[in-house]
Amino acid sequence: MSMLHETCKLKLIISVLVLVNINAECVSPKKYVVSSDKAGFHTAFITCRQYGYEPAEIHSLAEQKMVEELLKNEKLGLENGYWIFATNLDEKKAYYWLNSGRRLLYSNFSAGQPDNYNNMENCLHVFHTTPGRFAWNDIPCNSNIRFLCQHNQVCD
Ligand SMILES: [Ca+2]
Repeated sequence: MSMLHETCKLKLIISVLVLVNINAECVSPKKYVVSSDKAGFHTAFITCRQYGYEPAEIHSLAEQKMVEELLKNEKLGLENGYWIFATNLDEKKAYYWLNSGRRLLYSNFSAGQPDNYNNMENCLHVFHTTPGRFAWNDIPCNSNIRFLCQHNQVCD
């Protein structure tokens, strides 16, 4: 009986520790960073990890606004945009976020996009439209452009 009690207590302590641990590692609100170098989509994906970040995903209008806030004062890379890490490479139909595997429940495509121009476009970037605004578009995955990463252990 005492033994059982101790086991329950231990489980409770472990549960609390796990909760505390998750909270401690969360970065909230979510934070994005922009790369200084350029790369193709898949190299950029790995490079985010090498920087100690995750490849950036935009899951809501609020996150889109955060990205626009980050990029609005950027001078470099405006002409070519920045990778966000969604692709349709596996089934060539529906886009999904490569790191989390989530579908694009929120999106902010430019008018007429994604158009898979010349049947060669399977990766997404955000690009400058009007001052302070950025929309999404599909481009060839081997395009050499800057990219967005996000902090690890996002709380959402
Ligand atoms: Ca396109």
